[in-house]
Amino acid sequence: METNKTFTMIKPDAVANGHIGAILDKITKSGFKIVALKYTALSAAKAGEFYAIHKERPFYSALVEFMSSGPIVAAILEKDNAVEDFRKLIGATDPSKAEEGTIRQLFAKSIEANAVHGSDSDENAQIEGSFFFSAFEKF
Ligand code: YYY
Ligand code: MG
Repeated sequence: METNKTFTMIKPDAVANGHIGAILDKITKSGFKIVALKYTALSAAKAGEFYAIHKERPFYSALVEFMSSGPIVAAILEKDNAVEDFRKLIGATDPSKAEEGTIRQLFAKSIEANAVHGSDSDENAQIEGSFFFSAFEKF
């Protein structure tokens, strides 16, 4: 299992609010190399599949609706200790609890519309990256 890759999405709120450039700049300045990148959108079915692990949670249907509400940016990132370091860079799920200078503290408005996704394990980074990218789209 690779330990130097993680997967991220810039979520519909951050795309709609014009933060794609600032967020990618912060990611690369924090030492992550972009190895795959795509501007796309999730259908409700695809968003439901991506977040299937949360399907019994009360916020699931709202999350699926939000994640399919507009375009997103998907990326695979490379860095030593990528998963853990990227979770630190994005901050807590609830932006009101996210540390100063984290991406969610800077760019997110609510726990649902929280600007970015970051994988929570090496295994999920692999699964989520493959959800969006083929081998021919990773460099
Ligand atoms: O990994 P992370 O995104 O920080 O949080 P998760 O617990 O995996 O939840 C996924 C996603 O669901 C979160 O980014 C926003 C949304 N969500 C929500 O709307 N309300 C909650 N109470 C918890 C999570
Ligand atoms: Mg998560």
